[in-house]
Amino acid sequence: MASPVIAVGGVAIDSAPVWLKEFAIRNFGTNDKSVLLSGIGVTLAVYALVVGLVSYRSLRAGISGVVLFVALGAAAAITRPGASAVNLVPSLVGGLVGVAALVLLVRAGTRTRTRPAPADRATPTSAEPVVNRWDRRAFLASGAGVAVLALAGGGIAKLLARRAGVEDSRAAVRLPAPASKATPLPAGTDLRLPGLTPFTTANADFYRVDTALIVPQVSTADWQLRVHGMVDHELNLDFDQLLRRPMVERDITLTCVSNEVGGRYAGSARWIGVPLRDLLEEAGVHSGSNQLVSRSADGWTAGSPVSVVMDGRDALLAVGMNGQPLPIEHGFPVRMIVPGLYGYVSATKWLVDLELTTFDAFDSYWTQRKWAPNGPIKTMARIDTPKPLSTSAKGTLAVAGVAWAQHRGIDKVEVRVDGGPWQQATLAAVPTKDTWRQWVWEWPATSGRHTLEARATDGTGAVQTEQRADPFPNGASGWHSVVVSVS
Ligand SMILES: Nc1nc2c(c(=O)[nH]1)N[C@H]1C(S)=C(S)[C@@H](COP(=O)(O)O)O[C@H]1N2
Ligand SMILES: [Mo]
Repeated sequence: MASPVIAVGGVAIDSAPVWLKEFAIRNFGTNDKSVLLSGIGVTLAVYALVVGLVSYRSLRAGISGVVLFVALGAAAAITRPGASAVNLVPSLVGGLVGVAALVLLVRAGTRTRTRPAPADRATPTSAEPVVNRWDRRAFLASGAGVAVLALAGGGIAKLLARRAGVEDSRAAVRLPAPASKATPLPAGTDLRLPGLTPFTTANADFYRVDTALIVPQVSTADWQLRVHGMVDHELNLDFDQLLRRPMVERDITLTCVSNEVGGRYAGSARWIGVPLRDLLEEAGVHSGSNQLVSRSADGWTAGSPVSVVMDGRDALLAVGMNGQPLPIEHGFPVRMIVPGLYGYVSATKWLVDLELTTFDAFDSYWTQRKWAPNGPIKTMARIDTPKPLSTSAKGTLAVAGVAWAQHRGIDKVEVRVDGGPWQQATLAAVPTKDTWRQWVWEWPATSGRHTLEARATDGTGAVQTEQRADPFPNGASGWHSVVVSVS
C-alpha cells in the first residue's frame, strides 16, 4: 500500500540527480528522508492554501486543483516498482475526502442567500441580488468536521498499513542453529577503549542507507526467492525451504560507498545465513554469465560480479543479524551480504529475486546513475579517538580507531603526528579478514595543536592511498586526519 506522498517522494528520490542525492546523504545522513518528506509536506500545505483561496472564487477551479493533485499522486503511486491497483486507493480516498471538504468549507464559509424570482418574471435583471455573507460559526463547525474526517481517513490508512506490517512475522522467526559457527572472537578483538568503536555494532546502532521511504514490509509467509536467468535450472524457494538449508554464521563488516573518509557508514555484525554459492551451484550458472543481479521487493537492484560471489568467500543470503532475525529496516526477512563489496553492489535488503545475467545486458540501480559497476571496498583507517578539535591533557594519549579492507584483511596501521615519521600502531585480534580491525597507538602528546593522520596496509601489502577521492563513483579514498589540541 503506497501513500501518495511516499510515492511522490519515491519518484523524487529515483529521479534526483546524483549530486543532489550525494548532498542529501552528506548533509542529512539517515535523516535525508525526513527532510524530503517535510519538504513535500510544506509544498502540500501551500498548495492546499492556494486551492482553498481559489475555491472561494470558483469552486469548480478548486475541485480541478484537487483532482490534478490526486492524479499526480496516483500516477506516482502506480508507477512505483511493484505497484498494483491497490496503490491507487489512498490517492482516490484522499481525493474524495479533499473534494468533500472543499465543498463543505466553501458552502459553510459563504452562506448564500437568494430570494427566488417569481416564476412569471423571467428576465435575469428581475432576480433579487445574491448576498454572500461570511458566516464564521458555520465555517468553524465545518472546519472541525473536516478535521475529524481527515483524522478518520488517516486512521483507516494506518490500519491498512498495519495489516501489512510484519512485526508479528518477524517475532515468529526461530533462527536455526548454524551448521558452521562463526570463528570465536579471539581474546583482545575488542580493546574496549573509551571513544573507540566497538568491534560488533549493535543492531540499533547499525547505519542504514537505502532508497526506501517506507521500509518494504515482507512477511516470511509472503517471501519467495526466484533464481533465474542464465542458469540450468530455475529455483524457487519459500522461507521454510531457505531455513532448512545448512546455515553459516560469520562476522562481516559492511561498508557504504557513500562513506566519506572518516565517516560512520560502516558496521560489523554477526550474520547467519545460507551460502550463496551453494544455491547458485545448484541452479547451475552458465559460463557466459558475469553479473548476479539481486532485486528487492521494492524493485531496487544491485549487480555483483559472479566471479566474486563464487570465489569461496562467505557471500550469504542472511536471515539473522547479531542473534536476531534481520531488523525490518535491515532487510527482513532475507538480505544479501558479500564480504569485500560495497553495499550498493551486493547487500540487497528485502531480497526476492536473483538473476544471472551479464554486465553488458543490465545496469543495476546505482550503475544506471553512473556509479561504478564494480565496487570493491577500498582500504581505510579511521581515527575514532581523540575526537576532532577536542582538547586533551598532555602525557600519553591513546590514538585509536578501526581499519578495514574486507576480504584482504588489515596487516598494518600507522599513525603520524604533524607530518612526522610514521609510527606503527598495535593491532587488535580479528577472527577473519572479512571484518574491520581495531588499532591503537600510544602517543606521547606534547602541548599544542596537532594533526594526526592514519593509514592502513591491507593483507596484500598495499598501502592505503593518500590520493583524495570523493565517494562518487567508486568510494572515497585518502588518509583520515584529525586536528586536536593538547594542553
Ligand atoms: N533494497 C535495498 N537494498 C539495499 C539498498 C537499497 O537502497 N535498497 N542500499 C544498499 C546500500 S547502498 C548499502 S550501503 C547497504 C546498507 O545496509 P544497511 O542499511 O543494513 O546498513 O544496503 C544496500 N541494500
Ligand atoms: Mo551504500
